Amino acid sequence: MNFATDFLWGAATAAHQIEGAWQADGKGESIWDRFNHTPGKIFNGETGDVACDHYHRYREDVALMQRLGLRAYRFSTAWSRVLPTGRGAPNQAGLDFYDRLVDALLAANIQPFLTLYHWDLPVALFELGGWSNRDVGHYFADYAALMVKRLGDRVRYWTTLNEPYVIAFLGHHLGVHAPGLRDELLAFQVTHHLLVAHGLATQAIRALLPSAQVGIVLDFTPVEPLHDSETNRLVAETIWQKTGALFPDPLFRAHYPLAVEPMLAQLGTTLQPGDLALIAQKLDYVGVNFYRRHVVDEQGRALAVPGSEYTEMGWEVHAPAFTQLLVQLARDYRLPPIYITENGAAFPDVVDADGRVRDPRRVNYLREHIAAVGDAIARGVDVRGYFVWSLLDNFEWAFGCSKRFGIVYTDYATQRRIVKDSGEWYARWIAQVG
Ligand code: IFM
Repeated sequence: MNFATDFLWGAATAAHQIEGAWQADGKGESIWDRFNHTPGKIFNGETGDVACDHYHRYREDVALMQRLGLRAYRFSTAWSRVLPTGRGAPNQAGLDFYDRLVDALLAANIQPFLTLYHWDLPVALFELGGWSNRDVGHYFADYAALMVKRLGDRVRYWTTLNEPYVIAFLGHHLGVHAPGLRDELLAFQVTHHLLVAHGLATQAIRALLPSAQVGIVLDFTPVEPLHDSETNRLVAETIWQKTGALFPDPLFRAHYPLAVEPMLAQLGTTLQPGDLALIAQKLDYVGVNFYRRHVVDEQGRALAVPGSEYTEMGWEVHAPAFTQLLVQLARDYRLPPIYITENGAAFPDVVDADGRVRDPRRVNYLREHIAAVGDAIARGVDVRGYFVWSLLDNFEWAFGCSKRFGIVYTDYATQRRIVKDSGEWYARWIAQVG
């Protein structure tokens, strides 16, 4: 077995995807609240207004985590719950909620792994220009400081941003995520401002809590050429530079990839002297989110691979790409320790007549991907933890509640939770290796 005894086995969620209570106790509006309420943006007109109602049911959910034997829980705090307009006077009720959640986790012997930004920017800050406004990075650092002052005595692991690539490009170039904009150059400006925000927040956290473990979570979809030709390899490499390398290059090498330089050159004064040193300051860990790979042809089109299995998201199941990614990242960058902060799969789960949710495909997915992490460790990669995405079926952004990633089934009509076979399998796995 390649996993250390203190390896952190956990599950992950995000505030907007599970909390609901979108207007409760003084919470402000986020860009996702607004996006959900804009007709035509979300599958079936669904919203995150209630989601898993975790805001009211967190005790039950922590009890569930304890029953599964989780060692750690990765969650995010909703900026607009604690700072309704993104800055200024905090909302005590919102802070109290996270205070109670952290206490409940610690009482259950579960390590809190906190993410400050999982996509839900306060609308009031969007009205100031959102991530196109460099000042938002300073407000983000103030928000980070507020949370550290409140929870830093109990929370050790602090993640600044979740999947900045998705924030920048799905939200500002493709327009399929909030705030729904379609401007490629803007997406590059947002990329840079997110990285600056990460740097400022890292400094703010460290200034208040030198013992904090500070990191960032990045998503990776490895890009493989379909054909063994020079052209196809070059196309795959260029796509990788514009996607997978876009964040780790500035973070761990203090420069952007060559392929994006023409875009950055059009950004005028967005890149300021000293920014790259701020961005590339030393981190305590990096979170890696992995779900699938892309196999691309000479035109850069991602193709279905004959014979491969696909999840309900249409994502290929291919665990060897996970090992390869981890080995490649460790080879290409001088990385701090890695946590696998998300990995999992959506399948069309149903509750059987006997009340059980049988999800053998997810059990296989998890088994193969955990083994892939073990293989990377055997090849020298320093991986310290693994979080299943997700603890619960939840609000899957533009897909609404139609995609189920949980190891626990959510019955949205009753808010009843049912541990799926995969949840039982994961509990047994942790008990056996942990
Ligand atoms: O649900 C998302 C999560 O919010 C971020 N990473 C990918 C997951 C599945 O799409």
